[in-house]
Amino acid sequence: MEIIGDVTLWEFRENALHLTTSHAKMRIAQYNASTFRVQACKTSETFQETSYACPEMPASQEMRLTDLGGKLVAETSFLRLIIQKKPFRLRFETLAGDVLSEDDPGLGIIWEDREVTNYKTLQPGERFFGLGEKTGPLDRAGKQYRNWNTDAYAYGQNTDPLYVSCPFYMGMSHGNMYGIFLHNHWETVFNFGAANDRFSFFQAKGGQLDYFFFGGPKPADILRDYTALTGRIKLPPMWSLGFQQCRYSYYPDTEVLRVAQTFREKNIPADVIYLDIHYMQDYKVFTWHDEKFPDPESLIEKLKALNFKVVVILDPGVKIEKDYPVYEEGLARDVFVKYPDGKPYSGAAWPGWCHFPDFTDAAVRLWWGDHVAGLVKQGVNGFWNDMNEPAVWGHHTPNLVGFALEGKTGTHKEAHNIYGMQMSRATKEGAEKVLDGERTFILTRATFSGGQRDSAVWTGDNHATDEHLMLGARLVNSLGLSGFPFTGNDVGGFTGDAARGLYRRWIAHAAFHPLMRAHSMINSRQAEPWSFGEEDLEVARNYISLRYQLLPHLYSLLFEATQNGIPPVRSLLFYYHDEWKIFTEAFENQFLLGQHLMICPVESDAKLARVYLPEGEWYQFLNDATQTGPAEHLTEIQRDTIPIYVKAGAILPLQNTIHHVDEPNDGLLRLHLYFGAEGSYTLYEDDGHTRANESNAFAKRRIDLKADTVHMSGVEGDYKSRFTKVRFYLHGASFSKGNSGGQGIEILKEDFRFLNAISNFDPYEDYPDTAKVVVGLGYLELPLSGNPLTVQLS
Ligand code: MIG
Repeated sequence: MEIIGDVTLWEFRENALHLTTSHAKMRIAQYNASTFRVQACKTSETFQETSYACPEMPASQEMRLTDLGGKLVAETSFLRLIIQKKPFRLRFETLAGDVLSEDDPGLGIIWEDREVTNYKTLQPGERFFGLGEKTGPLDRAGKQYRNWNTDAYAYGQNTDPLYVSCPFYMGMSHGNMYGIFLHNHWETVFNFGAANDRFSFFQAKGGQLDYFFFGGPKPADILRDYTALTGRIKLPPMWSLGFQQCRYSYYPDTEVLRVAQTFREKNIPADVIYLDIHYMQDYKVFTWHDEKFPDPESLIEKLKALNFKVVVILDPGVKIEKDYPVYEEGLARDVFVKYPDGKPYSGAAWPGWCHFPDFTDAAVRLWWGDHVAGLVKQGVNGFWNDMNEPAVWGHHTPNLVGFALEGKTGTHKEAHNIYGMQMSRATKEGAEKVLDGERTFILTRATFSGGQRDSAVWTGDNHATDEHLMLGARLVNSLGLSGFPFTGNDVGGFTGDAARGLYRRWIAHAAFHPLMRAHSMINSRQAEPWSFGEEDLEVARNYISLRYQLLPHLYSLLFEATQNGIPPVRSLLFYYHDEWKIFTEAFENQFLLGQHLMICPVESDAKLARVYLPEGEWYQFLNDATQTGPAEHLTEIQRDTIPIYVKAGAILPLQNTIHHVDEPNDGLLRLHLYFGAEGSYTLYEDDGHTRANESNAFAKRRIDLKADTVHMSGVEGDYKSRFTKVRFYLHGASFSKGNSGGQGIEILKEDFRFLNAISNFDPYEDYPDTAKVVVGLGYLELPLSGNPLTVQLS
């Protein structure tokens, strides 16, 4: 064991502070006023520069450095880093002198063989968040987690690790937030004061101690800085935000068509249908089953005529079978990972014995991408990457298997956690090559920090239980806090049979998740929206319709994620980190879709729910009743509703229900304004399917809500908005209350399909008051051009 030791020399050169101890060297660099990078390695090593997580590392900057003898102080306009020399210890603090994070005085950085650990003093009451796809509570204090991408079939409430590794967390010390990204994709361990009362630590089983420190002060700032390094999502195709129906598996082709047709017949909006592993011949990747899917092009054509997009699954394992072209070609081109003696590694998965492409090799990614391109040419719209931990029947690839690692070479130990991410990268790049500027959609099970650039993530094989409904909400919240904006759970639960009440509840929640995909396991009960009876069908249709009404909002939020890394789904932590109740078990699942729309997850049999309303004024979404927070609030829930609140100051853009994203909306922008606080919003539109938005083909406008005015800026960008009229819905505005007719302000009654459907739907009439929901709501309709618009209300 080696403790890092005393600093004997230091100098500032090449925009970084270089320090040495008797056996280690350190490099500390500043990237902006709130980001530092700390690297430490043995004297004989060279510092790692870039990585898979950060392919384009920005340049570091000058540092304002003061030598105080025993310590060096680096200060930005906002953050102070104190570097103690003997022994080497770091302390990050606010300019006011509050500790954000500091090395444990006795331990600091320690090497044990190839393992390196940084111990940080546990601050009183310190809280920890994020770390990606991790089970457990919102506040992770007292827990330990491991990052090692794992096929966690039917995982439980506390299973760790799951499929995704993201060694990035946020902490809160003395009321201030900070972030730490351990820039290392080996197996890593994070301890947040588990089984000790002295330190938190982060540890890598190999590679270097290399971390970024983000000074905050808010989660949004930390995410902006983190995604400035690891990258941001590009806008996905609008169709991928529609409802997605999956099943393990729909086959043969006639069955796939029947499912798609049923959506249209039953008037349920939907955009995507999936083909799981049975579309392939003997599960061989890049093949079609010759009896079940004899003519894929014509199937895809027919689905296209129904306005369905097709997403197919791709598993990494290539079946070892003589004369199977993908296998033969793979061997000839040397694309498979090998043992040190040069023999390709064979592992078993669906197709039987397989070889595995080395996605850490650019040439192999190209080879894979060419096959993906072949599917695109057949009409496939998107790709679903599964089993890419990589999973070998629940086990792991032997550690000695070799990988290219972009020419650096290394073993499975080093490549494991980024394998899935590189598979989705190869898949995306291959598809994009032949898409001619059209967008594609990649969904992956395994990935790593930075994987948000390439794909959406679903949280794997969950269960059809209430526990998983709640856990799923936390996973999506945590992924959002960790830089993954496009995520969701298998709606209804993958394994087991969803009870009717559960399916109904789940679909209500998922309507507010960025990825809304229903999926279920082979041999489980069918789980399409119509599989649970009329009542559930009605609820499903309502929530899916509401989802389509909300698409302008969701899309604007995804645009925001492309700009600053902030996810559409936001844990309450984003805005209310100083309200301790948000960390309690009763309220930790709540989330915001954007800044103001709050969803409070509830279990399927709940008739009453206790929700937490943070500071401010909140409207109940369904009846506009207001409550002032901070407060706990007990609310009745009906069989078909979940508690949803909108905060004063909200501006929510909605459209009419469309049944798939190629159906034009009616041109009327429904802008719901929630009075009582000031607010602003950026409404973003583009064609939703090409990259023309990257060269100015978008329509962006800022909307500001004041006490009695609403102002829409002129349109920025060249895209012609699909909205030609705007209707302002005035929530809580005294000037509209009770005013029916006259001056263009009317009581809303017929318009909000969602509310109406709900109000006349439940035969049990548990709460017969539902129809009251619209009293006091008025609206005002005006034509909408690209010019600025100000409406003064009185
Ligand atoms: O061994 O492709 O998580 O969504 O339906 C199971 C079959 C492999 C696991 C995925 C699941 C998918 C299933 N796959």
